[in-house]
Amino acid sequence: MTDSIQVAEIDSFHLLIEGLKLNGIETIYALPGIPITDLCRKAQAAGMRVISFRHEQHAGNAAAIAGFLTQKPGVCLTVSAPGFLNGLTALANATTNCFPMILISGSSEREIVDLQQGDYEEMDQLAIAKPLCKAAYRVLEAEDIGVGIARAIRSALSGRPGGVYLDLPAKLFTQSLPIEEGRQSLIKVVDPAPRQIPAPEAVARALELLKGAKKPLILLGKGAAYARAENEIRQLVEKTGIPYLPMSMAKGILPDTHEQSAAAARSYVLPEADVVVLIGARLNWLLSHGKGKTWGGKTSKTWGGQQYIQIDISPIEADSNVPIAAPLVGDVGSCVSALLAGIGNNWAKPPADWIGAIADRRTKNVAKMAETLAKNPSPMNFQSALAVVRDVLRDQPDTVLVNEGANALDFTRSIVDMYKPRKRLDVGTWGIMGIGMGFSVAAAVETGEQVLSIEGDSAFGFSGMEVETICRYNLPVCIVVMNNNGVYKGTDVNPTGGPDVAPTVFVKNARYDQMMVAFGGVGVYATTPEELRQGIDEAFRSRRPTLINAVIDETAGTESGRITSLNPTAAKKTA
Ligand code: FYN
Ligand code: ADP
Ligand code: MG
Repeated sequence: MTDSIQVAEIDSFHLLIEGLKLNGIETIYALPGIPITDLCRKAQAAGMRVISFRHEQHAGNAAAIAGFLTQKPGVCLTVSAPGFLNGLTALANATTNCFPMILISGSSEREIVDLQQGDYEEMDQLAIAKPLCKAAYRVLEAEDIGVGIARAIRSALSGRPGGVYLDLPAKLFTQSLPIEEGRQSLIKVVDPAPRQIPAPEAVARALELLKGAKKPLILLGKGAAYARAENEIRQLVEKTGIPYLPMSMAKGILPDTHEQSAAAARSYVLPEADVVVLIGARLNWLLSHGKGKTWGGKTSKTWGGQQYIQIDISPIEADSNVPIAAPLVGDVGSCVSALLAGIGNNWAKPPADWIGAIADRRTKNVAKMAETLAKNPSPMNFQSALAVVRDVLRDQPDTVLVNEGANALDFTRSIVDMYKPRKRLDVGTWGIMGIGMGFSVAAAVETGEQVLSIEGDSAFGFSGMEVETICRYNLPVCIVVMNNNGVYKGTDVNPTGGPDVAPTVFVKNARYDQMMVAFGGVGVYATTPEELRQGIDEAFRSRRPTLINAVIDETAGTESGRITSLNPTAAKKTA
């Protein structure tokens, strides 16, 4: 370029920013550093919201749950090698959970990486990401940025959603294009998640099977929540009169207080049902692979032998564990609508003895639960603390509940009713710890709603430093740390009598509330349900970042919560 013929140029930073914005992506979850610091700055200068974290894993978790909440891929931006690896856990978790996200990482120069000449943060990131995500792409030329973004968006959103990796070597950021040419190279993706209509014969097969059922059950998974098909699902449930069971993150698709919910009769309905309609739920470990024993250790009745109708957008999900008699491949909304059309208005409701037996079980379990929740032990236990949380959600059902831990997770899931879809965000398919603060940040940023995070004291530790992030962006997040002094519980001892505490035990009576105070937020120390309720009410009123250290009886937890059966030695101890 000479002084006399000035051609306006657009650099790679701005091509990337404009390419994302063109596709409706307005927020980036990031951790700045070489070579993407300027990308963060320029994105903010261009009007994007750049939420910057203290560790990439939490930025990645934020992007992943943003994807689940919005049906747009959440974007996480990291530096090369170590930063990329820190983000990778979140990318893999997103893929496992079918959350759409794009991890964009800067990387070192190809020539040096490929000859292993020892570049700054040298790593073949593309090769490492590939097996852990749905798709991985690298962009080497500025003119390909538009295509790279388009391919990443389509890969993340279409079919079964998942994580996508986009590799951007540092050299890319030194390039630019004439402004018109650059802008024309960008792509606005048309219909990135096309509806998938099920085949009429597949619908007929499913209806035929359902018609003959004596003990039908609908099982809702987080794929149904993601699909935003709550209206169709409610019609299906209410028109057919079939009882339904929500998986953890499907709670609230219909209110948990709905009379057809069989959640409180879970271990009864699963083995007893004869035809199960799976809607966006996989028959993985969380459902005993469709054949295992029921959970909770109380009954060991094996199930299996059920016939399944499985609604799923992935054509290869059916038969992954047990035979599926009637697979229905398509998006949840289209599939449920097709069933509804075939059902008409004269569908025979399920036999009264099935409905009655479920109601009996439910009544018994609800009464038992009410009895436990009414107790007011000192110190608090999980139940007495969570009775408070249950009331809060009932009073303010728009609250987004983030939940992780072992006991803190399992008790919350069964005690705290959800009333609206996509309000419960938790450890998902992997049972991963560390999603807490990343999910909380994104839930607040994406929804604008009050967030309430119920955290085990161990679980909180994985992402606890992000309370600074929560304070920095002044987000309406109220964290309750269920502090029982350890992993599962705080009472283990070192059998040798040596000076080290047991591996599951933390500092006794730690003051997690003071972590929040350190960054200008509100800390609350709660030893009673009343203090807990006051702390939450004040947090919701002020919408200030708040951390409530809820002192829980250190003997209260069980090993591995309700999945003790997966922990070989603990299972043996209780057998
Ligand atoms: C449920 N229940 C209720 C209610 N809701 N009773 C009364 N009232 C209400 N509202 C009963 C339900 O019938 C069960 O009793 C029990 O409470 C537990 O319900 P839940 O939690 O739905 O069922 P369960 O058996 O625990 O579910 C299995 C599971 C679940 C695998 C899907 O445990 C799960 O999602 N686990 C994830 C664990 C995890 O990822 N942990 C992180 C790693 S922790 P019964 O019917 O009597 O059985 C590392 O250690
Ligand atoms: P849960 O843990 O709640 O049972 P899973 O994550 O195991 O849920 O299953 C979700 C399922 O939903 C996946 O098999 C996925 O392919 C499917 N899915 C995701 N989005 C859609 C959609 N829009 N339509 C249909 N199925 C979907
Ligand atoms: Mg604990």
